[in-house]
Amino acid sequence: MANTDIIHAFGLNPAEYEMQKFGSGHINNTFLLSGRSGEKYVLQKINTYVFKEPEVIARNQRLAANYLAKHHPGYLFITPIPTVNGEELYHHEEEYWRMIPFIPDSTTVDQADSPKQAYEAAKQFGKMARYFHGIDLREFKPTIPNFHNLTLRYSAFQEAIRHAKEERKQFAEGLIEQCLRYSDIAVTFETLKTNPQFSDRLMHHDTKINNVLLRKDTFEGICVCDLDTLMPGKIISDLGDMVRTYVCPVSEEERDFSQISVREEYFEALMKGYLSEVGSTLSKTEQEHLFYAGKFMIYMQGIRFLTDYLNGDVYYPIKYPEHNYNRAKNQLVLLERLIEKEEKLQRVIDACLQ
Ligand code: GN1
Ligand code: MG
Repeated sequence: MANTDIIHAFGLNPAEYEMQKFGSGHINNTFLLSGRSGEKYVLQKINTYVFKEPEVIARNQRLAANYLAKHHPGYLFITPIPTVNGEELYHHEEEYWRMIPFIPDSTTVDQADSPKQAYEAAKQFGKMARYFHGIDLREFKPTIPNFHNLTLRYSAFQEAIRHAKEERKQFAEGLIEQCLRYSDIAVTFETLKTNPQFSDRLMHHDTKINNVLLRKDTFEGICVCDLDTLMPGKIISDLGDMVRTYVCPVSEEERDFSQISVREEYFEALMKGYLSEVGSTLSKTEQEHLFYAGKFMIYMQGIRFLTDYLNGDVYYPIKYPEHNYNRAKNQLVLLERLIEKEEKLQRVIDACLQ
């Protein structure tokens, strides 16, 4: 579809805007529209292989926005700019596009560069979780069914082992075994899933630091963005993905695994930021699984990457043949580094809960 048609659909004159690729996500295609007089918008093409029902995304966001407007007016919650026909999504020739405002003087970082950034970002996710605490979840639907269902991710991994090409299976043998040795993480999830003390909340499910807008000058948190996976889920998803992505000095892309470590001061900063907001709403069972959150998300991401490697790279775009294998290995190293520090990090959590 011509870009001009899309821009038109949202009521803008394409001649007045420049469109550039924007952001670093794996899933959607994101563009920045910059106008001559300085106004900016973010335009996204939704990946319908991943999001089979884009309308569910729009609906969840609408329900959430309505709730916030009523209970927490003033909270900055980014909602899509409708098309000239009043739709949240522009649906045309099998493609779905949406436009969101670009928040002036905001920036994002791909990697946490200081504990303060980790604190600020975690506080934003914590604030949103606190504001949504108590919302009626019955009308919300999953935008990706079973997205963080570790039980199913684990079966998909086992299935992938069974069907993988022999060559890939052999190459990954050691890593597969290592993943299987950590299966207790999946077993714990199994027991938590149905525990009434571990109920669903409205969660973001992608709490990477670049999904928080920060003030360009001070790096203070403004609000969260990328709300595609806003749906019912567990606290361990949001907290765990922050641990996964903020504590390590390098990202999941790093192939020099000796650089992978757990920075305790970042762990502490993110726990403080998150728990200062959401801590008072946690059940006893949730409190007892705050360290588990990091293990849960790192392990799940590791097996998702490895599953994709075994399946022939059908989900995550790759730049070289062993890319997903290396991403998985990176996550397993991170998991080890985290578990080595469990006692110490648990004390940090206990102090935050005081
Ligand atoms: C995907 O597109 P991006 O980078 O925001 C994935 C997350 C993974 C992440 C790993 C819908 O997110 O679950 O944690 O890659 N999103 C989806 O980098 O699968
Ligand atoms: Mg994203």
